[in-house]
Amino acid sequence: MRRAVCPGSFDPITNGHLDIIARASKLYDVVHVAVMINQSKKGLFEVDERIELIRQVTAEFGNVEVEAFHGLLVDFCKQRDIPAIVKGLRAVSDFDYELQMAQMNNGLSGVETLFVPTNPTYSFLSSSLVKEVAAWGGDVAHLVPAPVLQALTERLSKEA
Ligand code: COD
Repeated sequence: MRRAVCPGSFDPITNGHLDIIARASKLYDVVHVAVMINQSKKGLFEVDERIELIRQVTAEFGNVEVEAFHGLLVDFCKQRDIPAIVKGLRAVSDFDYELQMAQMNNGLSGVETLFVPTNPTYSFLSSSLVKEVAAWGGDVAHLVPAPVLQALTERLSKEA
């Protein structure tokens, strides 16, 4: 069984994340989506809400498992016998930090990182920008899956 992990904060999942997960799901038997728990940074969505949204929008792929994790990603991989991390690369600006993490993770445990070039349609896209644009009333309908748009609209109207 060939396994890989797509890790991230996913606060919330965007079409850019979804494109990488979809492409990974064609290359591997099982793709684990690992949602990082960051106790020092409160997100717009609770980790359980992010997981639920990711489950909804990846259900059609049929081979994606979604879980929270805290601690080192390499420990998540070791516990589940996952040899590969799949990451999207948006631009050269992503590369420096991603390369450092890939080398550190490989040095710690031998796990490999595979980089998938972003779909150019999403190369500018991040969860933070989506939240910022949506918070100011901008249209993000083309940037996130429909259930995420609905959750964002509800959350932001409660916070307003
Ligand atoms: N197009 C393509 N890919 C994208 C896009 C896009 N528009 N947006 C995001 N991505 C991909 C990238 O690969 C990105 O790495 C991933 O999605 C997740 O993005 P975010 O923003 O949701 O998540 P981050 O960057 O906050 O997540 C960072 C990790 C959780 C992956 C990282 O901090 C980590 O592995 N932490 C665990 C602790 C650990 O092991 N630390 C040591 C590292 S060496």
